[in-house]
Amino acid sequence: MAGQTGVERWVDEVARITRPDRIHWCDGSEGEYHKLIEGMVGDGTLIRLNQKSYPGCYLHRSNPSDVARTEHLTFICTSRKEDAGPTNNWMAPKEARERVGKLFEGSMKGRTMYVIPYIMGPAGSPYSKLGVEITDSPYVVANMRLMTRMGKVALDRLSGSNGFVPGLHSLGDLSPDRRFILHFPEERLIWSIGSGYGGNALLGKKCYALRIASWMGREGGWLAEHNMIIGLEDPTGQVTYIAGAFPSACGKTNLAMLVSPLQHLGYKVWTVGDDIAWLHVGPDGRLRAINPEAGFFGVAPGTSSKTNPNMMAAAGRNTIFTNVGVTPGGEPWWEGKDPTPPDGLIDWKGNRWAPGAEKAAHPNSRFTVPAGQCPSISPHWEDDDGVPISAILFGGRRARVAPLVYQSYSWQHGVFVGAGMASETTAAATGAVGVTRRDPMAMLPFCGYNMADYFGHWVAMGSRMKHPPAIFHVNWFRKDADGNFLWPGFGENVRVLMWILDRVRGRGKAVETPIGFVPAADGLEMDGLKLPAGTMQELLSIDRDAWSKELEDQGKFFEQFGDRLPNEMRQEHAKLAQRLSRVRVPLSPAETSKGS
Ligand code: O2Y
Ligand code: MN
Repeated sequence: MAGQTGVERWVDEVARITRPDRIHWCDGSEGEYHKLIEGMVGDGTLIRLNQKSYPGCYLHRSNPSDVARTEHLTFICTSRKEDAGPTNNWMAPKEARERVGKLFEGSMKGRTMYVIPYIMGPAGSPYSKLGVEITDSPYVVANMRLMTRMGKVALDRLSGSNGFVPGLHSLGDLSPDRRFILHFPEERLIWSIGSGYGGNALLGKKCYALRIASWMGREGGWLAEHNMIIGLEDPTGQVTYIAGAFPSACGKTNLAMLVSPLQHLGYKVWTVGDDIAWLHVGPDGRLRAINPEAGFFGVAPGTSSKTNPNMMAAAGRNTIFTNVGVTPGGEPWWEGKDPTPPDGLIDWKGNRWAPGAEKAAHPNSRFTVPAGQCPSISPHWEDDDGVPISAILFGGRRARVAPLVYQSYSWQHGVFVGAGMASETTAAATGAVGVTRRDPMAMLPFCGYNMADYFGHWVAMGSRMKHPPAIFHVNWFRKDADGNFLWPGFGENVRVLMWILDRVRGRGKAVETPIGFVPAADGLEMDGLKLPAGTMQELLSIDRDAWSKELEDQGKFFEQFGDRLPNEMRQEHAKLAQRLSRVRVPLSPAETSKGS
């Protein structure tokens, strides 16, 4: 129709195929949100929680076959298979359109089709981007309102531009046999059908802000990363910003909301984001980060006032809980919230919970919380120009091989450290415990293109910056020979952040090792923390045999990329091998005299 905008044309086209009973354009207002919530309470999609102790909070129970992202049903649909790379599932765009297009035919019959215009990033930021999600799930609309800037604010910005990423989502029949999460990065298009859950359905999050945006970032000279962003305040009040990539179940959100036990020394952590960062080179030649999201989609089990008091405070109001248990008093409950399950608990499927039976909350149960409610939220979390990043952390769950922290020798070496990242699985993630999964930059499930090219893009980013951030690897999960964690973690991780801050400022006691700079035995601030004798040495030690095996595993992982693997990664791999071949075993900083 003449005079129609690009969005209107697309909405009409989608409506012709999916045949909804009604179309609702979301304005993002309070009134609209409350109407949606009331509708969902009315039809049982949401359960109202205790409004005295949890004002504005609701519980949603998803279909038990639809409780997590489904990586095996997630595809990158590029014209050439090699552009998706060996670590992604690939489907040819034509096949994807035919196979999955059919599933959308009439999929919204009897339902309302919601059109959600949204912004990823602060409304006024030059680094923010627009999206429009079409969905037939009011639960998705309510979550998108918490996770993005949606409605009028986005529509206003959209009217001046045709540049938006369309994302089509339908619950379909929720059958895993007809579930597909498709990304067409060349067209900047997302299709998702058959799931109403989290990363599969809230298309602004993993689908757009990571898979499609990583492709856009390579073309546009920026990075879309699976990163938390924090500011570390020092005793003078100066705040240094740090980004950090960690695979799921490695405490990324807890680190983003860390409560420092060293506030009496003047150190405090501010939260900018807990999951995704968009990183651009600013006019000052520094890497600047925005958090493209407006909320947290946090995992409930294990979250408590001990492990993450900031999240507990944030999730006490205006929150949508998904797949947690509920107490007879109408309060949400999950394993790890407090030590004793209350009597009369109802589990995540709506059944009476009995001790020894299944968990009360699903291991991937979640809360969706507005970020602004977090007590540690940084006053700069919505700055249009983002925050300047001085350090990048890569981290995984490694029982043996990685020391508590080490610093790379250069940007290129740091990219290799990120590319060689791996983490050991926990029961919550896969059911298999302690299996090492290689997960470069924590982006394995989220990189929208060939990871070899992604490593190349990271290397190239180094030369675009006048002041590239220093790169570190951290491991909070090292264990002793009896399988006990050596490091207390949580708030105590601020001690590691302080060493990182010192290093960024050209200070901080360190020793040169084959893998990078490791803190000297007395390098970390230990005020108020007593570790058993020898623990710090063990935490910082480097076992050459374990590293030789690591080197071999990394080499095998890199092999799958063939000639596409950047030479810089081969060079760094060879340099690490060489450095390892030169040292005695085992090596711990206490034995090393070379300082830096
Ligand atoms: O299972 C899902 O759909 C959620 S996964 C998720 C949610 C919030 C932040 N990160 C993740 C992740 O898997 O990295
Ligand atoms: Mn994540």
